[in-house]
Amino acid sequence: MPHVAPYLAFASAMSEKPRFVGDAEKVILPKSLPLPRFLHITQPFNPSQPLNPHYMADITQLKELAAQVRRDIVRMVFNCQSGHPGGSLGCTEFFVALYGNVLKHKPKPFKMEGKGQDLFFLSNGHISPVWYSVLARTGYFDVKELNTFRKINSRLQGHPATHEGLPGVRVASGSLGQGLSVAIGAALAKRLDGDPRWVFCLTGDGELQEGQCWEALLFAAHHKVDNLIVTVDWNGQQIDGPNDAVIGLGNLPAKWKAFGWDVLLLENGNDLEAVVGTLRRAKRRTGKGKPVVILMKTEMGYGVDFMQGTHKWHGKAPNQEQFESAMKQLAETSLGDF
Ligand SMILES: Cc1ncc(C[n+]2csc(CCOP(=O)(O)OP(=O)(O)O)c2C)c(N)n1
Ligand SMILES: [Mg+2]
Repeated sequence: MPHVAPYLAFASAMSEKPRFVGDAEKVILPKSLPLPRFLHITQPFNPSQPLNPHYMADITQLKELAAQVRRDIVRMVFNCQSGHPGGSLGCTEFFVALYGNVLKHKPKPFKMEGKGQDLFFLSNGHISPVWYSVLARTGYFDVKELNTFRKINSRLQGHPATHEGLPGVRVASGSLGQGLSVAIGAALAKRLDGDPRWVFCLTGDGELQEGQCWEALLFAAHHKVDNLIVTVDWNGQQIDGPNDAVIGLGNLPAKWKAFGWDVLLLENGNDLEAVVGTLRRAKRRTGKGKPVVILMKTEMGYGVDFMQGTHKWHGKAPNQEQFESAMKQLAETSLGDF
């Protein structure tokens, strides 16, 4: 009765304690990866210029970009006294690695269909500050526009939307649970078009409490959507508290595996080199009949001591004193503030 096997695996995954078991264990990555060879290539990085699709910034430049993005996030949220700094700071390395090194993309002119390019969909749309900062600093629009974040008539709405026509945004997100389905659709469209590029998607861990996510997981595995790389921001936190206090996710690697996905575990999603290495490793694992997921452990609020490791800065703006304290911790960079 082979059809019963997935259910048995799922049932056993649900009953297991949250530890890493089964095949997921085999793909656990070392805490720090050796520096990939391509990262030693040193090229000038000019964030105001559109990236050459084959361009790869070196790790020093990516680190500087990450430092500037953190400053941008805190300043954007402080400026309008609203927004989501916690998840944004925690996912900074992911966005910098993706847009600065992994994606083949063409910021200008931005083409909605992105034929011949890699596509990215942000499912946990509330962490828009990090995405907007990275989009601006990799050439999608002027960094000065970050000043308009969450202002009336701005293209930089609190949750990304296509209505305002912001380059880089291909679908509205923020109503949690939908982005995975959109990314799967885009990946299938690429397959139908004979386009060999990849589709990437980021989702929150709390977001996985949405039932639609699990329907999407089943669908992607069933249809062998193997040009898709999903990353989960596994920060263990959500709007009201730790995941475990709201609805525990249990053994996440075993669950994804039971749903038919190839599972990679990234132990430190705030280690830039590890994020780059894992995304590249994930690309090498595509095309084998399974969708790929990176379960990426991050620390919410990473980089600002009083925001770090707690849900309390999920969606809260710093006051003047907190802003100054954060800015002292986030050193200025040669890229300059917006
Ligand atoms: C469908 C839906 N329900 C509820 C919300 C409200 N909401 C916004 S963020 C959030 C928590 C999401 O947790 P997680 O995905 O872990 O994001 P993190 O707090 O780690 O940034 C919730 C419940 C929403 N945006 N969409
Ligand atoms: Mg979370």
